[in-house]
Amino acid sequence: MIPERWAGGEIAIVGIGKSGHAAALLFAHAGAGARVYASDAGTSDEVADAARSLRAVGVHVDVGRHDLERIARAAVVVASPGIAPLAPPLERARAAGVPVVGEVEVALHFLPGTRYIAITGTNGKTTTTALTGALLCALGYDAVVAGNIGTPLATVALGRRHPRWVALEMSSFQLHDTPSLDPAVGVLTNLSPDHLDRYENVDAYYADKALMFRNASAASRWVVNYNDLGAMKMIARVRGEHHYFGTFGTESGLHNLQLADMCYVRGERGGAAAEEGTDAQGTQPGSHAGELRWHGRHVLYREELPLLGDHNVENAMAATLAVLVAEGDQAERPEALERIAQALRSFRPLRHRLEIVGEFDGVLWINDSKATNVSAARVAIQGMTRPTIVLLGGRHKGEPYTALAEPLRQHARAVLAYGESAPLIERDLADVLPLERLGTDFEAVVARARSLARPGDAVLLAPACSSFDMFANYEERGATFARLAAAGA
Ligand code: UMA
Repeated sequence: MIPERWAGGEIAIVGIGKSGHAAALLFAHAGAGARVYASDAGTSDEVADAARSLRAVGVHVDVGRHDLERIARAAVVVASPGIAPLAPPLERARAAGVPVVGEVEVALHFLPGTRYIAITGTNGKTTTTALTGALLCALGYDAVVAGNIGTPLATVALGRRHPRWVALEMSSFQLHDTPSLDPAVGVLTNLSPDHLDRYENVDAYYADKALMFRNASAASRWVVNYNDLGAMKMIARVRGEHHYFGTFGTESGLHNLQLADMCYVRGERGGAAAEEGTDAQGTQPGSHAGELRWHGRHVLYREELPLLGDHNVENAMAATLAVLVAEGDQAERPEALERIAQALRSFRPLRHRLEIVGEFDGVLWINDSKATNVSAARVAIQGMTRPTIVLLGGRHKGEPYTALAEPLRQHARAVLAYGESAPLIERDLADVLPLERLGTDFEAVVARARSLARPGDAVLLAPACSSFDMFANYEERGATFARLAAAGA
């Protein structure tokens, strides 16, 4: 049923991409005479297809335009997350006093019996969401993943059977328009500047992230990165149980380890600790590069987690902690940690996220097309263990590239700067290491990378930019990189 507060008139869906399309279908199927008007400024084939399927269920659709007057008369407007709050249809709605909500807000209303773990943060949200979904299933929960990861929550709500649990990825855009969000567990992976092409400043972006905590109560459970100062500051005064995960070196005292519920103790294989016998935290000598522990109990050795980069260890800890605190007694079950460890061992990287495309002529090709901001590119570069040719470029999002200087100095052999942002990348990094500025021919960029790479090197696509100057989206950019890499083999 359509809630009272949205029942007094037409429902206006703005944008019929994935989320708007699913929200429109949800209302159309809710019955009770819901009148639904959907509009999209685009005219692509995808928009035309979506319009056709919505018309078939009685939705009135405008393609290539938004009828602002009609939107201003609506009972509620459902905004797609990619549409900026100041875009004309949303401004017009607000000026007319029409409430504006997002698709997740709508879907939550239709999923009253479903509990969810909400996951946000600047980087790592999608991997953490996928891991959380996998771990929930490994523990026997009836669970799916949804949200920014790709499947709209409204699509889950449209299903005939609703899952008991959802691992729900929430972008800052989605948080902005989801006033009812009240997760069983909320995860904040980390915070760093992003989306400065949409937000006025970084504080405005963080303010949207903080909306995950808007309905915090004593019953809330939060999982936060102990090593991330900004995230720790954001959570400091939030009501509810706080659970922390963190990364510590073997030199960290026991006291530090105890502050986090879940920790990754980095070890040095065959290092000083090994020679001395056992280190201060009890890491077994000599054999393992690092260990994940939950309240001091062994969960997994680092090398058993088949994901590149230590940031992915943080994602694994965040997911583990989230599922362990989701229901009171879970952590008490003796087999829970072993089941989690098993699921982590068998987890495979998601596409376009430090995905190994292949090794050709001794060169490892790595697709991290999802590294669409500077901090994501930075962790990718930091994770490289071979001399690396780094492909940086695309549409600039407002952040300087200088934060890449140090990791590039340590891990990279050369940078290829391409696309619209190439001049800015060159300005910020040309003094740091050999950098070539290329154009917008991606095939030429990949060919140049191939000619520079020597056996034993890696070629890493971690663009630090969005893809929209040269591709439809980051998926197309990553797929093109993978195809060109393999084609030259
Ligand atoms: N449009 C208008 N009027 C405008 C502007 C756009 O009608 O003024 C239309 C476009 O023509 C298009 C539609 O709006 O047809 C696009 O809507 P959208 O950009 O919100 O995209 P969706 O297809 O609904 O996908 C959204 C998320 N997209 C964004 O947040 C930009 C998807 O996240 C998400 O997977 C999906 O909902 C399901 O929840 C993608 C993303 O890039 C992966 N997210 C950002 C990120 O991860 O950095 C936040």
